[in-house]
Amino acid sequence: MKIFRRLALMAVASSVLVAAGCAREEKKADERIVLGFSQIGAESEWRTANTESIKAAAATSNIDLRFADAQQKQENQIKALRSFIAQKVDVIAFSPVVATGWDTVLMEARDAGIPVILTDRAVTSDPSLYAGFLGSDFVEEGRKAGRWVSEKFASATQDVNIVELQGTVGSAPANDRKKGFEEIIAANPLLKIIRSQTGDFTRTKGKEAMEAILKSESRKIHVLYAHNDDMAIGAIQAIEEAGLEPGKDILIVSIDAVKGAFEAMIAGKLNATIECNPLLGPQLMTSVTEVVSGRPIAKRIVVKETMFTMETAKQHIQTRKY
Ligand code: GZL
Repeated sequence: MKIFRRLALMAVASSVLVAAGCAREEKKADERIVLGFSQIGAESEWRTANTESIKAAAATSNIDLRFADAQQKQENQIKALRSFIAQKVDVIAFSPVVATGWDTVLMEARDAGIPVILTDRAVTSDPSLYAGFLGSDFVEEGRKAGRWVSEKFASATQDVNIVELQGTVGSAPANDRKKGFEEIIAANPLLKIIRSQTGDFTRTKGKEAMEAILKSESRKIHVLYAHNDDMAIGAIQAIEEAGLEPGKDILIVSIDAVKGAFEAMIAGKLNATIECNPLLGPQLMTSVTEVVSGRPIAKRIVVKETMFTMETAKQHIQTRKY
């Protein structure tokens, strides 16, 4: 009779473990944390700085970093997350290239008992599927760009034609930077977005998109709003090749505040850039260590940011870390 009871108890215990997602063994004090990180790609100066920050912080924190570059493809990120689950890493972190399509793989990580931390970009999945999200407030970044344009053209008496170069279609920064910008310019009916096209956050596609718009648009373009500096820098080349002066004939505001943007502002070709801080490595490693120790982390950690203009670029460029 006793053996039967013991078997029955073991069956109940194991079913509880499975239902709650396999419980993970406690890490020994001297064992290195293993972190699987899926990075979007290397599409922009911002991304390069973000990757460098994560790798440097993992080394400083003595965390065993398994790093995968997805070349801006969601299917590659999902493959990487599944590989980390198979490797039984302690924590998974990733910067989701687009906001949707993550539910299944996040549930697989949960069922494997592996906590997930989002960095940089958000997802539409249920927040119970990840431990926390560390990143910027993209809507506020869009609002800052909208306020800069609104102030510049506060005394306008005719239409102010705006061209918008959007980031990767379906990505949180593209969705939210558009939302924040439109929310602010809506207060002045003369501020009009006459063309809006994606440049996928890259210089090459930013230049191609601006070339096509300049060739096909008969109305005067007063402002270019680019969702990141790399597309703005590509568009600057297209504007110059069209015989126009970027920063004067067409005022340009973009987002990230990377080194290339400071160089363009000092050259008088870019008017303003909104900071989007890529140096998330140290905060991410702190969150990783907390999560592995079983301590909860804030569901949403917002990165503090400012903005810079052509007039202040020279005094700030020396202090910039990316
Ligand atoms: C923003 C980040 C964006 C940058 C782009 O946090 O996701 O992706 O603004 C980068 O430069 O490609």
